[in-house]
Amino acid sequence: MSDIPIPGAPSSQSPPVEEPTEPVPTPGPKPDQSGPQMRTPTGVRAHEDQEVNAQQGEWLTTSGGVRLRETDKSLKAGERGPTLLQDHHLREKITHFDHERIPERVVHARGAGAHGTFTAYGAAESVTSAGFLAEGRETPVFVRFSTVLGSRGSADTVRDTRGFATKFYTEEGNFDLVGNNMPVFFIQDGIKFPDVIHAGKPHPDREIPQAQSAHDTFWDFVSLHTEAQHHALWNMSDRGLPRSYRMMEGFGVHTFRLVNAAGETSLAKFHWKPKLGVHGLLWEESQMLGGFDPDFHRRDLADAIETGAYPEWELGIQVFPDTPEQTYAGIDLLDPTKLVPEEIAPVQKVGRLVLDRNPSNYFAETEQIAFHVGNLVPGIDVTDDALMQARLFSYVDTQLTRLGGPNFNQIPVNRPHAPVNDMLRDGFHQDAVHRGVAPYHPNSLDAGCPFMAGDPQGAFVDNPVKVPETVKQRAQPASFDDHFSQARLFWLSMTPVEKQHIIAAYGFELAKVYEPAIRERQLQSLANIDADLCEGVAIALGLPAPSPTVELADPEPSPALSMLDGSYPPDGRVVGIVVGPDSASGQIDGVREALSDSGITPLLIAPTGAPVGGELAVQRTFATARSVEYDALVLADGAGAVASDPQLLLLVQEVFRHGKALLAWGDGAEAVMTAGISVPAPGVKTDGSAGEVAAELPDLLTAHRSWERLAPF
Ligand code: HDD
Repeated sequence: MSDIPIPGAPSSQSPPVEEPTEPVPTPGPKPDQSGPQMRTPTGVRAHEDQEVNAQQGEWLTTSGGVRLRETDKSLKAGERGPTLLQDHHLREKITHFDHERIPERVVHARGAGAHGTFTAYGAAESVTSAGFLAEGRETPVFVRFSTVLGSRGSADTVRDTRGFATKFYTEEGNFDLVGNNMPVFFIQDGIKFPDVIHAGKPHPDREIPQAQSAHDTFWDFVSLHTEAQHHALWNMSDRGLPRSYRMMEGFGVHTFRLVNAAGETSLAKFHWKPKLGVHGLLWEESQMLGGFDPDFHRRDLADAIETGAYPEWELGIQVFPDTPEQTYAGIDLLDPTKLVPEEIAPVQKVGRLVLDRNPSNYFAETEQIAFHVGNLVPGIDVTDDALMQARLFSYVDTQLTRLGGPNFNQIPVNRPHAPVNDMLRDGFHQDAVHRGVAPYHPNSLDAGCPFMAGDPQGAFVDNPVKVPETVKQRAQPASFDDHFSQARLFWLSMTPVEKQHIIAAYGFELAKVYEPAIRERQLQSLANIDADLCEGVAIALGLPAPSPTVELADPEPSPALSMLDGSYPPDGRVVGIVVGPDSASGQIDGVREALSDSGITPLLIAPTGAPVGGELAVQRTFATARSVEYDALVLADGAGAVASDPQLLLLVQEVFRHGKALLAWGDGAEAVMTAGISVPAPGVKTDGSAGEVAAELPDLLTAHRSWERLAPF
């Protein structure tokens, strides 16, 4: 028992604390009970701290801090060896290297992350007491985006769902919103998660294909397990091929329970709305990028932040009354294969997220961040959604293997910014030097510390939700058996070009399936979604289109589900400017500056790396430039001199084929003509001046592509 007097703390003679503890003035932590957060600052400050901790002084040392004079030659018996076992530096260096890798995430292994800040508007205060949603409150965050199926080294642009996981380091503890870029999920009950993932991952015998859904086991599962059809349809849409992480919506998927200061509850779904709109790649672009730049999304995110084009989203909520049925407009809110159209339950904006800092170290931050659906704060609670319930178990469990033990919340990127005073002790990689002798409750030996918090101290409330009198059973409500009506809603909400892309996507995926019975079974499901969809895919596969086995009602389309619903700012778009050996640097600099002023990133493309006009640095040569990197292409006066270069012609043709804006001034137009493109064409302009090109390009980018020009892929 310590003799140090602790202001405000009960004395050692205090009776043991009763359960539940009465609210008491919050005592400060005992000076000798400093938790890990007091030894090493967390979150935003963690990275400065790591630099101090990990790299001190100017000399190379062993991990024990002993300075070294040589690290390139091992200690040998003479110049020609053999190497001596006593070489402790060699052994330490190799041993550590041998153990550098940790298991990748069992799903969502491939990802990219960034730091930022969330600022609340206060609009949610009437429905939740969560402090980070109070007006004007600024909360540091870390966001990790990911693909689902691929391994850590797989390509970014594969057809897949994307993860959108946000850790809010709130003053009340960490809140994790672990969502996706699609509002629905493949399964209604988490017990089936291993089944859907085993089906989507590479075949166990050959371990191929990598990061693909276009294979037999995936479509075998999806066609047999028709509740997956709605999510699979989203994957086949352009939502499965985001142009950029910055241009994705995010969804919490599940229905959450919100609790306000008066203890009143409501049900809610979370949405992230990107400032730049929701945009996709074309399938051909995605495939090309898999080869030319497998890191496309990771690079795009880091580059945008580095250049100051900070990605932004607004957080929104759809709020529903917390009725015993937990349905809204006939939609079961506990069924994660269903969404609630925004037209009948508007998304109300409650705050703004800006990502403005790249991680300093990928492994330390993006790899080691550990999200958990159970990281909740007062005012936000879970519901009985059986998918969510299983997740509450899985996320902590998986870190035990992945991060090597139970102390993963002490890793700097996971540390809360709120004070931590838990009674968890020891275990692998214990970083804290806990003091005191009584890590149990109740105790008198540590003066009763730490104490139970009550409402005034912001303790988490397990909301007293009424549990209906019932019996234990492995069952689910009958409404969960409707697997097609919302898939049909999604299909009917698409524009013609989006429908065309969906048909082409199924055509590709199912043509990669070897087993005829699987293709036929999947066609049957498509017939149950829509006759035109089924027929289009059947034609692509050369199979007869079956008739539906369920009756199809026609729901009111939801325009908000389309990606082509609106125009968006051109910020952060990447434009290639092709120059020739004699292009005038002054004009080019002017165009570059004007585009930069609109938030666009211009990249100079030249035949070689020689500076333009001897002064402007070239970012891409013809050998390293490929159309898929750019949202639009500009051909400067002077590019005419290289108009017949085959690499340039390929660049121009691909940009045209993919519906991207194509502008030229002066003799730059020659490259357009040599590429066989007849003007006028939508989104192509070859007769303006440099100033007109710079002025018109931002407007063309707001539509993302010239859709009229697009050939089906
Ligand atoms: Fe999950 C990771 C999103 C269902 C089990 N999940 C993971 C990540 C995201 C999601 C974004 C990556 C987090 C990161 O960047 O570290 N998962 C979802 C969504 C779901 C969902 C939106 C349904 C609505 N997940 C789900 C179920 C289970 C899991 C039903 C298991 C019962 N998920 C995991 C996991 C992972 C994971 C195995 C792998 C790595 C990790 O957790 O930390 O525990």
